[in-house]
Amino acid sequence: MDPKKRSSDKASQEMIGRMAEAGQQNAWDRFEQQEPQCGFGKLGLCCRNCSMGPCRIDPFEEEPQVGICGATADTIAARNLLRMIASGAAAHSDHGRDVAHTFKMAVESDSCDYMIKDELKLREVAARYDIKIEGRETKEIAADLSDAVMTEFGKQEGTLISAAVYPPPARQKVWKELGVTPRSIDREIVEIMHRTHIGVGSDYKNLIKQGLRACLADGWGGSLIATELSDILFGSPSPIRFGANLGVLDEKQVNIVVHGHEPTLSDIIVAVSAEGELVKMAKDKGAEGINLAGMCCTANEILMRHGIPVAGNFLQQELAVMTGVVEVMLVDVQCIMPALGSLSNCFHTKLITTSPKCKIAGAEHIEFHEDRAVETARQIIKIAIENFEKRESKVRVPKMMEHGIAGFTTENIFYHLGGQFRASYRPLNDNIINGRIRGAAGVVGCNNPKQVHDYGHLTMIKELIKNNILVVSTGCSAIAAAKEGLMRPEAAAKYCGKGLHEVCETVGIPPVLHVGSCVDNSRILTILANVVAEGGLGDDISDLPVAGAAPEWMSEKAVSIGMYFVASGVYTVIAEPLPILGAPNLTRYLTDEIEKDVGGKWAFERDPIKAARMMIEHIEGKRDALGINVEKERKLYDMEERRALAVE
Ligand code: NFS
Ligand code: SF4
Repeated sequence: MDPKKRSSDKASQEMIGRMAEAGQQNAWDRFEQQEPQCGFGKLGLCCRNCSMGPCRIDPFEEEPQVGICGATADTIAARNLLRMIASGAAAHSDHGRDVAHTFKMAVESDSCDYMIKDELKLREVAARYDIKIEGRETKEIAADLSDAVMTEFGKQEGTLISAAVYPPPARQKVWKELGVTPRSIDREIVEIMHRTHIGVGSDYKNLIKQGLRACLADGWGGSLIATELSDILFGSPSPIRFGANLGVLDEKQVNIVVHGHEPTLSDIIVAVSAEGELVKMAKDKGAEGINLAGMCCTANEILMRHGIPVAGNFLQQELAVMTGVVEVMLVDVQCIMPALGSLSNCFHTKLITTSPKCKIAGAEHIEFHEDRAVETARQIIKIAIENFEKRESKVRVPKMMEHGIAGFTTENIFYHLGGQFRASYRPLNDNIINGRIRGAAGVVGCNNPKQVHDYGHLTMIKELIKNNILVVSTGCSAIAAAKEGLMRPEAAAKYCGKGLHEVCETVGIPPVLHVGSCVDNSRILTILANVVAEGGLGDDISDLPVAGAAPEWMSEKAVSIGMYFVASGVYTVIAEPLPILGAPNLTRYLTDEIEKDVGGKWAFERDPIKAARMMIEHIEGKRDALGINVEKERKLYDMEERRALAVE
């Protein structure tokens, strides 16, 4: 077991080594134990949607096989993929719903621990929902917005408001013609479950249509609502410096790691952990203070808004516990490995679950309710402080961390690229048109022990910025980039091609822009909509010289995200293929023919350099199509002509 083969991150390598020495297992070990993984599952050819089955299709049979009900490989793989989308879209959208509930509570009650922090954004968003702004109190506007947004989840008629006001008109036309305009958030997910029940749809293309509609309800609906309301409620991010990697854990302080996805509790923890009384309590126990750090997307939420350091991304959650200095690991929902339960029991670390949706064997459950947020936060911090004394003397924190700048949003990119007094997307569009920036790429998503941890993200991002492609990043990919120093403005000089370097230096931005958590991929959608609206680069997202990638994806949320980018017209490259390769027609459709329907398509490539080159080629192709790649003709003068010029 060579740690370098598992992770390209030095801090992680050190901790992987320590885990091996201590005989502790982690995700990489368990991955090895799972090998060889089931080929039918990988290819998407196993169905257990009814109890006549499970059925599986042998891809090597000459005569194509079918399940007991007659379902073909294409049907089975399409249904399985749809159910992945349903789960991913549900995770994002249910997160959005929870933020919407907190927002409603903040609006309705005067004694609530939450309040509206960004009134300007409230007004902007309310205006999109056609809510009257002028002459009205903040609370009145917010109450109307709360009602409007809540209705979006379960409405029975019409289509999603956000999908009709945020995307470019040309994009909405594409969806309308294909019949995939999302109607309501929950409905599209329910309809996936219906359509994939035995004996409903078997036409793979018609099944995929519902997948497109559900993921659009995620990206332009549930996720977008989560982002917009979080900005209103917790404050819109602005550029902020932060530290990243396991080295942010401090041996001398009480360490609390917040892990999962939702900002609701963690945002309050940030404020409460600074309370004088609690800090004094920590000092009385011999600690120097209380140190808060994040993990996965909860980290991204609070680092974007408060600059709270991030201890690591998905594959580092077990490594953080292994340091022995985590007093409490506080988790909410999503991407929390069940393995943390038994692992934390080997240490003094208390694993605390807080959501009724997520209880874990081996964890203590302290249920979080928005109406007692501050009280719960204090209770949890006190548990951490008490636990400090129980820490073993032998601790192992790798001394590695990097700094970076996060906090970019659709709204504030205006200011950075346009200058304080010229807030517009014009300079970005102009720099793309004049070729200084060739285009933009969204590099997002998870870690996966099938790839060397972080290597895919970093190799791809470096190749893109070297070729003058501006990168925006979210989720665990953004954390990988930060740990490598790619979110420092100085990274531009070190890694970028000349054009991108010039732009970054002039504007003072890093070449990789952290735009938040995975629900904040909706920010990438709205950035693209703004670039289209600014003009000069076509009239639809599918015209833009842009591409998307998830080089180490693993979660079902990533499938929904990838699919809504494809459905929005973006070429999207992922490393591990979707589990559809056993279904030849479906594979051909999603990686090729679907482009005619929606303007975007999927590609699978494990080598991050090759994948980056595919994205660059696509971007250059779009530039050609826009006619912005014409090299200025250079005329070579002969002696005669030069003399003639000199005379003039
Ligand atoms: Ni996105 Fe963020 Fe990370 Fe993947 Fe999980 S934390 S929601 S799913 S693993 S990027
Ligand atoms: Fe088999 Fe069809 Fe039942 Fe799936 S739905 S398990 S393919 S019989």
